[in-house]
Amino acid sequence: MVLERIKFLRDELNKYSYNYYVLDNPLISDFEYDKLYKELEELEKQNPLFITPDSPTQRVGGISTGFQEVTHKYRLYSLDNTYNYEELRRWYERITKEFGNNVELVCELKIDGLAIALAYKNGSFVHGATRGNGIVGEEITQNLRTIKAIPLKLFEDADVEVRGEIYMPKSSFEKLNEENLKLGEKPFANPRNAAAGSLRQLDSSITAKRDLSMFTYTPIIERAKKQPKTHWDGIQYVKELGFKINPNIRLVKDIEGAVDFCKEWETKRFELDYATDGVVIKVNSLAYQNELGYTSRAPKWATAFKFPPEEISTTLKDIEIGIGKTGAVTPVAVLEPVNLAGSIVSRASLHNFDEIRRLDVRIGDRVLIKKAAEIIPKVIKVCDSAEHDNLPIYQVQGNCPSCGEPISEVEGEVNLYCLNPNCPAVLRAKLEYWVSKEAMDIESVGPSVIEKLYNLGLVAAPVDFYKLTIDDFLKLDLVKEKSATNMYNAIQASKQKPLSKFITALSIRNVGKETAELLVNEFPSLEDFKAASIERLAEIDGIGDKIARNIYEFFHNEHNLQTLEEFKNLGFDFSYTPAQKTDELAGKTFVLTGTLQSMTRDEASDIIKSKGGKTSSSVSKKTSYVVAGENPGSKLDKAQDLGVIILNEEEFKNLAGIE
Ligand code: 0OW
Repeated sequence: MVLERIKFLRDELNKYSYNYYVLDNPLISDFEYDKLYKELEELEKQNPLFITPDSPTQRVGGISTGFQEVTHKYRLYSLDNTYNYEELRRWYERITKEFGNNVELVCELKIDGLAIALAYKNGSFVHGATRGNGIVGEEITQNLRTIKAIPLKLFEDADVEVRGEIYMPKSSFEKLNEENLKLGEKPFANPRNAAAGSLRQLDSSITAKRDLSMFTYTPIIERAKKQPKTHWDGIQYVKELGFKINPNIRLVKDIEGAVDFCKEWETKRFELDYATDGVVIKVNSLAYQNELGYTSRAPKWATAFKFPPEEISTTLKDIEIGIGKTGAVTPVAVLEPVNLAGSIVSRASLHNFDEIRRLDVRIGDRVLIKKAAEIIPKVIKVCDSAEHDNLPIYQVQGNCPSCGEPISEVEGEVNLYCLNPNCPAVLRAKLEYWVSKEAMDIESVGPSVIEKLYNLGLVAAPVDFYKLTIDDFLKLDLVKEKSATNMYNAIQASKQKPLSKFITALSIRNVGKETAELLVNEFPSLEDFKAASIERLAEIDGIGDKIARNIYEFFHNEHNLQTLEEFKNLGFDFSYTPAQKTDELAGKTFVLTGTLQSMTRDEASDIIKSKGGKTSSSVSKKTSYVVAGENPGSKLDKAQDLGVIILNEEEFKNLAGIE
């Protein structure tokens, strides 16, 4: 009977999928699975009335037009961080003061992905949303349904809400970036960004291909056969219901057990195929959790222990010269490859030649490198060694490695420069910068496409992008009609970008995104830029004499003026759209502390000011928010003492309404 066969196939396939994606325990080969899947698809096509929402064929849906905002039924709290075992023990003391010793704790690896909330009614998945600011998130049910670790139907008829972390396995992240590079797409910086980008796809069939997974870590049991009394039991119960739980979770009897867990995973984590940035430690008793309650943003019954940023030593094999878009010559350390914080590193930043002199780093030295944020690691110091003194002191070569012209000093600049306007390395850097997010943000034209266009002589300077036809793109290997059209359209569409993006993209020395935005506020059109005197430019708050001169010289250089004419003839209208100053943060005072991952403190304060907020350097009762990045200072303690709301970077970005 067809209905029987469909039901049998559906249950079998769901069982195999559950074992493969939730229990990491494949029962049959992909080939056999696909055979059964195709049979079910065929039978469902012939008998559409027999299709049920929990059928594996119903995971991939259509294309959404956008994401609805949704208010969470229960708030998704953030976590306070601790950065060393002393702080961790202090956290525990505050708890044992109230409940006596031997308060049981649950230790969980802190998955570095993105938090989401899932709602189930009568055992069926009904909707899911991103965490957002913890109160309001974006409804992304359709995309979440494509994730096989998320059960569409529980093994029991229950009403539950769960929270968990969506993540992309490191192995899938590396594969995805390889594909992106081949297609000329920009690579993702880390698995978390890749997961976020994959979840925010409007076309759920793209999400389905991104190999996302999920670990559940907060069970909220609304109506079920059991009502657990501890976090541990709650986790075991939702595991029975069909959710994927991180296998490295551990119940310990006191803080020493938690410290041992942290020490063990500080090094073991690199063997895992998913990114973790710490350990989450939770009081196990739900009664104690309710007693302890919450601060303005996080539970008092949980804390995160953050693994220290990684440092490791390796051998400096060579010092290469990188040439930037303004001709700046920057030394790059070429290292003996080494595993740093889970990724293989073979290059590190040496910043400039002053830094080389300050560190007295010599080729052949053993050096200590550290990965502070996601950017490339930096050389911290030379390790003491006997052979250091026998190594030759590093001498910067006098000529540009790309065009052979002499490298020169520029007064007022710490860098050395190749001043040859036709230096191939400088031209290439300008082209790559032109399409970057900070500048004209032309996503579909990536470094490898630029390399091919440049090598075919199709582009030498950014203005040439706008002379390209679709046929030009088809001359590149691997580029098909569709992506050729995408690239062509993206470039043509960029003519409408705001003037500030255009000014940024010109690669004027010391004129990046922030400076360009300052300038266009004063000079709303390109003509104003050309007419501005050095004095007038230097008057602008934040523009010193040096930058004023760079800008003036740029707009009085014959070659540049011709190029600007070409841009105009190619359809750039240079009309300035004022940066929409908003007052979302009006009346709020922020104090920033610690290192932010996705922006500098200056950028953060510019954003706060552009939205009507104010920043201050000290915490007081009047402070509205303290934004705490990595390794925050004493301002964080002051904020906790004064009860000032503390935001982590993600919460700050949500509050400020930025990506
Ligand atoms: N990222 C995680 C994780 C975890 C919640 C419960 C109440 C406050 C935090 O692995 N294992 N457990 C929790 O427990 N939260 C986690 O991540 C959250 C998401 C947003 C802030 C934290 O990173």
